[in-house]
Amino acid sequence: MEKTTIQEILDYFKLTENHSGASTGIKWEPGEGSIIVSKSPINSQLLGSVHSCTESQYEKLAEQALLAFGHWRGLPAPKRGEIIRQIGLGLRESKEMLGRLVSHEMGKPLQEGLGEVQEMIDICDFAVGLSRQLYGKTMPSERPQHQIMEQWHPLGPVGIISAFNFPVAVWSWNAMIAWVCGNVCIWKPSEKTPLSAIACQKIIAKILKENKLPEGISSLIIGDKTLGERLAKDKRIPLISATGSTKMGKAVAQHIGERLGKCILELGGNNAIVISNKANLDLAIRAAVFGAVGTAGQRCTSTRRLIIQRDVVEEVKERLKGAYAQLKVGDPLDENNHIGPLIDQEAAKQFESAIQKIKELGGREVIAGSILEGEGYESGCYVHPGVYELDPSAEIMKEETFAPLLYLIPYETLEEAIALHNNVPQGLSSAIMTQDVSEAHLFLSAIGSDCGIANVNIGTSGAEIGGAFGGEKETGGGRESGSDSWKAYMRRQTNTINFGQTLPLAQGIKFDL
Ligand code: UN1
Repeated sequence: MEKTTIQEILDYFKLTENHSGASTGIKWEPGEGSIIVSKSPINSQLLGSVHSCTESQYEKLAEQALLAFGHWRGLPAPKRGEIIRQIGLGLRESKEMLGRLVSHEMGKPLQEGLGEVQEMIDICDFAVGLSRQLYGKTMPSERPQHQIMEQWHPLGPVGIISAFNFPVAVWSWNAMIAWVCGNVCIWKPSEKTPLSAIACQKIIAKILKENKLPEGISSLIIGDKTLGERLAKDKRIPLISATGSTKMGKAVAQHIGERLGKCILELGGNNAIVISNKANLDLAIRAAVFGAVGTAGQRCTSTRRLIIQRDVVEEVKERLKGAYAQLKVGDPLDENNHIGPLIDQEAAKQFESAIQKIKELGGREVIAGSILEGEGYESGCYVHPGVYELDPSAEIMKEETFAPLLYLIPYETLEEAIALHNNVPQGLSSAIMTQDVSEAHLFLSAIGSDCGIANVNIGTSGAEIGGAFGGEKETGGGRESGSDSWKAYMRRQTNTINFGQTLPLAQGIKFDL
């Protein structure tokens, strides 16, 4: 059971009552805005309260960020990498405390809270390496004594809007890469997890201070939707990276579109695993169960649909029943439990009404989903995950219910499975479970999965930071984290250099005076 108390964690991060929700990096603005409370979904305990960032504080912060950009972009990229290296060390030092805070505030199992901080450490390491690898290309010119090359330059202040389900890791994917690229960051975390964000800001502040860096490199603004809108509409912010629901992303994209800004969107998923009759079912069941119930089904990568070859449908159903019967729902800080609470009662109600709708649509219950009551479940946020068979044309199956709900869909041929798989508006993550190499490659091919992530013999969630992360269609098209995602945080400049003493024109055009 829990050894470190929540009070010890709050003390460690100096999370005092009515903490300021606006910071330029090291300093905190005076608490002036309305109060946002942080309540743990584990037991409804009040963890703390935060002043939201006011409009005038936002103005001040945005100006400070612009000033800081002038300094930060002038540092050599490997010097910026050195700061990120120190942040990685800071995170290593605070891993246990931050992981626990995330579990308390968001409700995810401690293992996942610690995993989230590990993901932050990993992206720091990646960003440090990247700081010496912001490569541009050179290309031959068609003109004599000319050289063409590309350079990558920073954009300016980058706005980061993050969601409650990954209160700290997704911010770090964006911030570490954005910083190494020479940008400064303004972070608006979810107002459901403000304390985890403040704790991160404090870890960063120490390093900024030790390195005598100016205010404005790492700004934090805590507030509601209006503050997010303010950021999205702000012409001084060339790039917004937003994670959250498709509804939120569409609103943000409109504001950014109006001012022709850039955006990276990582929105809803409706991820499926195709289970072939040639699958190793031991792997398939483990992947499906972790994908469906991990983080209580509140990952954008959570498995929401299983598309199962008819020959193995019955066996998969039976094995799922066996696996679900072993699941323990309860206090996420107790390592015996697999599933913690949903983020709030509202989420539990949405889960319940989705089940109601499934039943009205003639869905068949394989494992009953329900809101749990009784001892340990008093917060009203705990649910038992559900599994249902439903006709795939049902509208509800095309929507992302952010809870542990799994749909089973039978198929005959792999072509049919792929068609069913792709027939949803979202396109984040996908997987096929098969030992057949032809099936695996078909799924990964251009006529296979239409998602940004497509896996073989592993589930839909739990991606590593080294790959580019994001998806297509209503998932928004953005890519974050590894591979060459960094390019979205920079502007490309094409340089043509004439080292001769004549001025030949391209395309053979003659213009003699
Ligand atoms: C999210 O849910 O927004 O791949 C991110 C995963 C995690 C990240 C999920 N590494 O499941």
